[in-house]
Amino acid sequence: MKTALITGITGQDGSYLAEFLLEKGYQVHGIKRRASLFNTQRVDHIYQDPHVEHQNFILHYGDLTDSSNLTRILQEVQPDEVYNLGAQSHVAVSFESPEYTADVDAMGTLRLLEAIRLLGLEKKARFYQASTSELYGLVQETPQKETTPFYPRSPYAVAKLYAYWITVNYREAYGMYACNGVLFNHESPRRGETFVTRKITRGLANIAQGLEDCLYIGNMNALRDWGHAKDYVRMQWMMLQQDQPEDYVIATGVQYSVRQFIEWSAKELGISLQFEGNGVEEVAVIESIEGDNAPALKVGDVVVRVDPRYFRPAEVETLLGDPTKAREKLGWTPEITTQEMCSEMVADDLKTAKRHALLKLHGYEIPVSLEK
Ligand code: NDP
Ligand code: GDR
Repeated sequence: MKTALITGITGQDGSYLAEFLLEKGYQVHGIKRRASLFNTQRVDHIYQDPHVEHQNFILHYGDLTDSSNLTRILQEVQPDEVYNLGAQSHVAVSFESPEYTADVDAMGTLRLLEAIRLLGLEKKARFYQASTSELYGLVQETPQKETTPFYPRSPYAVAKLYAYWITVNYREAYGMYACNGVLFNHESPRRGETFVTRKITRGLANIAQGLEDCLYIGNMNALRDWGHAKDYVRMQWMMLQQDQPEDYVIATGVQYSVRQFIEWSAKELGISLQFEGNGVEEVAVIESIEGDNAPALKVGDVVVRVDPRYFRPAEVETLLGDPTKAREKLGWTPEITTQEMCSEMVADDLKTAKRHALLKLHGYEIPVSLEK
């Protein structure tokens, strides 16, 4: 039985990867942070009672800012594969907490690599680093591939640039099997609520059910190459099963605007939108409604408004990946299209919104934050 250690197991990718590895027969260990409330919602369905013998899903308290803790966990687990998915992963938040972001995303990667080396695990443990299309930032070439020069545009991307190169360096210096997956945006119903796709699908579903009034959004012109997280974690595993460690771009090769994603999401709810304005004072007005998913709305309602508070100090306007290397060398292609993913996300958020609307109707409190 192979053993894997995942940092960031409580996150979107960590939860899908854990499921994937368990299905492959791995023993999966994950690092979770201590929090004042439960933070394991995304992995609760695969949680195993620690009082039962022969567990193959085991969580350890830890943090990427704590070297001794990482060293102890690595020593205990003796993993065959380490997936470093843990990060302060929000680009906008990284402008507000740049030092913390560097500590976790850059130094955290170094701490993990160095712990592997100091424990003498560098020939045993294969290492995956969650690198990002944000490295391309102000793009130097379109589409972006493995050889495209980097130009990071946020404290998050600069921290991830360090993590990218320290991974390459440990591979070259110590012969470690270490690689970077340069992943373009990937989403799912488990996406954090403040990333744009989930903010849109959840926000519009809530509005349709009368739980919120309006979706406030930033740069609607931003273009992204959005895939499904399930497809992307498969590739993370594939990258560690090769003869030689290499870095790969993972993307769909198609890009859409934030505005387009809003339009699709609304359509899934039976709503046609008319966009009015110029991207800075833009609004979306309901043109027509079909079906019964939006009982709270009528034609002419404004359901989306641009709010400049969501503009970033330096924006990444466009990202489009070229996954040719992954396709040709590893036979990887994404199975879920962006539009199918959008449909899945809206359906999931609508189900929750309907449940909450029912609770509200009967005078019960809604058990979720409506933070925007
Ligand atoms: P999430 O934000 O959903 O998950 C991040 C995970 O990291 C969570 O489990 C979080 O814990 C954990 N974490 C945060 N800070 C620390 C810390 N100090 N110590 C240990 N763990 C910590 O991200 P995704 O699952 O979407 O992404 C996974 C990785 O891939 C990240 O590194 C991200 O930067 C990178 N990436 C993501 C892409 C995407 O489109 N999703 C694209 C390219 C790269 P908690 O649950 O307690 O907050
Ligand atoms: P990104 O994802 O910054 O690409 O990073 P996000 O969904 O936050 O933004 C995508 C684009 O949408 C624009 N946008 C908004 N974004 C948010 N969050 N909220 C809004 O209201 C809004 N309005 C418009 C943004 O300006 C941006 O252009 C994600 C993260 O998962 C990173 O960890 C990962 O490395 C990259 O994807 C690849």
